[in-house]
Amino acid sequence: MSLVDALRAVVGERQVLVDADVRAPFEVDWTRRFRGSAAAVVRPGSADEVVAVLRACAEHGAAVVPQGGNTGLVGGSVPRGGEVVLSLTRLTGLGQVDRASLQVDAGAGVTLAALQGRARAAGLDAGVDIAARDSATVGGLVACDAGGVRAVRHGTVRARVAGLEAVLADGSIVRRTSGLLKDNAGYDLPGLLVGSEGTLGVITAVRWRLVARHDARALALVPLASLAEAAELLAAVRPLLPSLDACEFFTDEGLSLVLEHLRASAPVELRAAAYVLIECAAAADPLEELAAAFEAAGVEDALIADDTTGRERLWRLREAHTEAISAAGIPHKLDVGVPIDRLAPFAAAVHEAMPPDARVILFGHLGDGNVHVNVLGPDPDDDAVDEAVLRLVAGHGGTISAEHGIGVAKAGWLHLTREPGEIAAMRAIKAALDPGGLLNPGAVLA
Ligand code: 2HG
Ligand code: ZN
Repeated sequence: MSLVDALRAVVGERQVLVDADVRAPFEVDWTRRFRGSAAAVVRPGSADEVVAVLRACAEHGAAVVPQGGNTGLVGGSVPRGGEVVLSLTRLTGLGQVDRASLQVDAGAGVTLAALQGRARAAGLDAGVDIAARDSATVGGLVACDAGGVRAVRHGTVRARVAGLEAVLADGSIVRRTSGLLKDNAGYDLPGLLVGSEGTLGVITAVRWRLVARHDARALALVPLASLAEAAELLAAVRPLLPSLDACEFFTDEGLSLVLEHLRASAPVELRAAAYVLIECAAAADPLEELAAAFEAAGVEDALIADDTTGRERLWRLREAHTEAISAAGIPHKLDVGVPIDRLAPFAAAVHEAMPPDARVILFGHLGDGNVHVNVLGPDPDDDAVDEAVLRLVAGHGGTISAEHGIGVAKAGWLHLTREPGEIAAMRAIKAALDPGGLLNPGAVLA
């Protein structure tokens, strides 16, 4: 039996996509920089079908690229050439919120927006938010240990995982969905699968840990003369803001592009070199807390939004960066992290190292030291830009990947911020769990 026939026998004819035009949206990632053709796209409807799909692929020696909402930005969820794309978007089971444990069971294909909706209806929250919330799925978020704009308060997705279900390369199942907070029987396999980017197993469901919902919010945009001032502002206000819920930054280069893209204008008095977006959230109005922190920190100009429309408008300036950049071209996109006090020197070094005709846009999650370096201009295939930025990151004591993952985009540079012994240990784990090297080959480990 051919591989395609074997897959059809598992999931039914309609869920195996072989025609080029139907496969196409699964074969290119959000950046348009990473693409490849798939042998087929298979869309199982249950964990049991995932088991059977992986067994069929193993029998045929076929490599598999797991894919969630395909919002990835590092080429980690699209084929490089000839693999089977295993799309998990049909696993949309979403349980009722368990009010005693504050947890909920979600299938890998549940979107973040759906999870947020379920949590909020129960008076709670998902504790994670990203701009791609309507498409990004729970399985993908966990597989990449995504971060987003609430990580400054709640940590990355890893902190939300009370347990998970996953299928390993040989079809065996890891099932830790009881949600027991204390369960230290043996190795922490779920912990190993979080952030493994589909290279060690395929996540089919997650037991998600929810957080308290804070309905009273205050948001401020602070214009500043430099990124050094942004880092100083964070250090000055953070200890005074127990309700801090997000702390983001962008620069005037990025704001200009966003305003062009949205055809919107910013209040003129607001234009500055750098901007910090600070959001507080609590049970009672946090505006006084925020105002007091600003006064203590000597903040004179801040645009405060305390109603929903005003907040949405300010958040849009930050969240529209990715689409505005993408509308201007195919960027080199480097999600990196540096210690917060290195942010300004790192940014200056990046600007200096880039070709003079390049458009360099830095923005991201100030509270986490997570910088999104986007470079427009140089050919998408020219890796020199990526290498230069990643070497600078290493030199500033940072990480080459903060929240998007290594994917295929950065696999060749893992050694810049991981010791040789660590990489050898990663390879040993990979070889033990996926001896045939069939799960997402080329991602994470080159
Ligand atoms: C964000 O923080 C996302 O908006 C995307 O992580 C970042 O486009 C990017 O570089
Ligand atoms: Zn981000």
